[in-house]
Amino acid sequence: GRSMASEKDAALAPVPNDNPTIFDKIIKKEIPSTVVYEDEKVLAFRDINPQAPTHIVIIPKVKDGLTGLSKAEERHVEILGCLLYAAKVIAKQEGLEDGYRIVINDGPSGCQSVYHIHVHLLGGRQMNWPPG
Ligand code: D5M
Repeated sequence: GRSMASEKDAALAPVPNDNPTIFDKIIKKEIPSTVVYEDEKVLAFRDINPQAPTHIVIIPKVKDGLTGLSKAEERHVEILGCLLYAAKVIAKQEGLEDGYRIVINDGPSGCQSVYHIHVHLLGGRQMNWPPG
């Protein structure tokens, strides 16, 4: 479990780097997760600290240096598309027909805590704007 006081504390603690993350352990099934979608390139599982009734994290199985969106290169365009398309498929699977929120946190100011790019899919309640 997470020992930090908040997501923000977690996001501000690490120096961003390309080391293996907890998501590699989830991919290798070394730690449990509730997988809701999987294909050749993408894995999606329920967030351990859900911020909405539906909160799913969608990740590439191969990080390829893509610690966060700000590190994207042209070679990553295909996987970026796959992550977003998977979000749409999962939203439908989860029954979010009235809408949902997609979030990519980037870097300390974006409140990113895990340096393996991921898309958050949030739904099942009314979202607000501006976000926190
Ligand atoms: O989002 C990282 C997200 O990853 C955060 O919402 C918690 C989630 N997380 C962290 N560890 C786990 C495990 N073990 N299972 C499921 N979900 C997890 P960020 O955008 O980097 O703040």
